[in-house]
Amino acid sequence: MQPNSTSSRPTNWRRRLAIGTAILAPFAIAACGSSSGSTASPTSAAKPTAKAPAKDTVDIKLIAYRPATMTVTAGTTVTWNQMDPGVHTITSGTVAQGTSGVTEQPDGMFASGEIATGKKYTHTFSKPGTYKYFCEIHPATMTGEITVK
Ligand SMILES: [Cu+2]
Repeated sequence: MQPNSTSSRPTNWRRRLAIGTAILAPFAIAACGSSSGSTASPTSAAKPTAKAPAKDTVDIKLIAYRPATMTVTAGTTVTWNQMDPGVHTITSGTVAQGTSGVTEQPDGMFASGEIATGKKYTHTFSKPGTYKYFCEIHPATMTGEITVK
């Protein structure tokens, strides 16, 4: 049974190779076409800054603000990206945790309301200070802080 299986192998292999080249060829041509078009873009100067993580964006992921603490300069508009299923809020203020449970203490400076999956919330911090915030749905675990300098 060995001779039979080995004798049929070369034809199969050759056929597969021919199909592979036929499929790859159009992609190679398409890749060349698109790259020649993008060489004219003037984004090369902006590349070093794009490499660093954005310092004005907070991701809401796995029931947490990431990063939970951030420092920005006055006048910065901070964007929160809600990436979790369900809803979260960005509500300024603090949360008191005592023996009786969790007490939300919003200070009224900003409140996003419920933010659905894939939605954003932005707030511009014009004055220096420390701005604490929390999620009204998960106040016991979701808190964050923006320091404005
Ligand atoms: Cu939440």
